[in-house]
Amino acid sequence: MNSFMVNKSLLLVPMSLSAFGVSAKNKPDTGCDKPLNIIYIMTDDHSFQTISCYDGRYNRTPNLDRLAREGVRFGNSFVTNSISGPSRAVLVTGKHSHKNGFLKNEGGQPFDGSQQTFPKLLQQNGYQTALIGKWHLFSTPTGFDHWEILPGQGSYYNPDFITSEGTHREHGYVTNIITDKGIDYLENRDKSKPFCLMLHHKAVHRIWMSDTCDLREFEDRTFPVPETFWDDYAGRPAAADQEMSIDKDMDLTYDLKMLDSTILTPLKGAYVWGERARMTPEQRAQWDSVYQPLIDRFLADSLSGKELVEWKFQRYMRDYLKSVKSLDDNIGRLMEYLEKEGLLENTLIVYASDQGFYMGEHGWFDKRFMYEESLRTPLLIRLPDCWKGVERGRVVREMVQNIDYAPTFLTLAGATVPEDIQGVSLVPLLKDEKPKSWRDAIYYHYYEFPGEHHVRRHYGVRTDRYKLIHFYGDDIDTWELYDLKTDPTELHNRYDDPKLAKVRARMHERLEQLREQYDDRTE
Ligand code: SGN
Ligand code: CA
Repeated sequence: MNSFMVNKSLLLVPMSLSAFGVSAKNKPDTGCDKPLNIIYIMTDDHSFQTISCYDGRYNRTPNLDRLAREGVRFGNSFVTNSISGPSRAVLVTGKHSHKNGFLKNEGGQPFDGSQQTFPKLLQQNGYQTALIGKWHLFSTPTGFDHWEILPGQGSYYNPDFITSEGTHREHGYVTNIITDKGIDYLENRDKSKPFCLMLHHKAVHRIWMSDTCDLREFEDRTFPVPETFWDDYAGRPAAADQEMSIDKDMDLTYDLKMLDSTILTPLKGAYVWGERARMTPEQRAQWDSVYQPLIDRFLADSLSGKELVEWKFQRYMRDYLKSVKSLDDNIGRLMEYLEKEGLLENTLIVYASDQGFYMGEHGWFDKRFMYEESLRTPLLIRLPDCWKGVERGRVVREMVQNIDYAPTFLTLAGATVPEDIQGVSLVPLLKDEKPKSWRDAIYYHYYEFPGEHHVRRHYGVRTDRYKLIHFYGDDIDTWELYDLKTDPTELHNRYDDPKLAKVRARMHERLEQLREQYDDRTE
């Protein structure tokens, strides 16, 4: 490149940015002339174990894998509080739960929408912002030029949507509808401004219902149970006392759809009058054509004991993976649209879940615990084509958390990151700058107890190698310490092991430092 070309491109950057009303002063140098658009796709309860670029054991997700191949996969991505509403509040504020005020799904306050959020700051910096899908914060969304949300958890079939005008019902399967709405929004947006679109899926939330076209997928597959499936929870009282076990808490009718008058389960009504009642006769007929033979077989086999538990695991995996397939297909459909419209050039595409999920590890479904499967969340970031000079398909090993998304988006938009945001921009990691002073520990705090699934309140610290957790509350006050190198599946609580006395002291110290740094005095 000759000097004339360099000068010309330097001149062009600020001009084209200001034409969009976007401040250029803080914008990182990525080689992109135009302001970057942002598409943030968040799914619900999507485990990294069921994304093939993270874990190839169960299924293939070619479209998600493409995002990783054409961008960056975060191999150590964590949440701060493993549950939906809190995770979404952390996402928009860039602050831990005790700072944004939204501590738990149930029994807390609605999200205070008058506070600072990154969509509002993007708006102030010339962006148009949109939110489509699950919101789950119990207050009207603020900071969005366009929003259309599911009430609460939303429904898989013929879902309702809330807009500023009221509630209306759509016909079809929720993952397709949310994707359609996202594409519609992009078609009709104001093309003179950059955009930030947040597409929040309902899938793969309980009760894992697939699209009619995917009902027969995975039915011929049998999955190995995870090595911790028959965990006895020795030395871990909080883990022993939860209500999220496939064996004792997964409901045969509600969760696994075994609907028959002879099968009596506590949650049968929830299935009959909930999701199933929403289906049209045609949709229900398609479901019955697949599930009725499964029910007949189940009744004929009269399974019990371990056999029954393993059968439940297989049904759970199949239902869950069917709804993952639809997600992946819909990401593919969105990518096709973006490609056709030339939007891959200057759009950053993020894929994350609101938290991780147990695929039978420790015998569980659900999340909430600070153990690895639910502390982690998938995070894939496809870089815009205009972003030059970085290797694509990299795996980033630094520990990142969902407090980091807001400052990342603000940085990419050229906006100032307010000092009270607790996360750190991921841009240096996206640029492969290998920052020397990246965080060496993450902080976690879960609050929803008493509550569904009966997981005790706890907070803790995780470093590259160790994890210290404090379970607390009226009837519990226990500590757990894990060496993740020698015990990656966290079966051995070493808190009282004299061999780890020094580690334990160091981890306590680090925990106190983090509680001070993030100003968390809640317990
Ligand atoms: C619902 C589910 C729970 C789940 C919570 C929180 N029960 O209450 O199994 O843990 O949501 O999930 S259900 O009977 O309604 O399916 S979260 O992802 O929204 O946090
Ligand atoms: Ca969730």
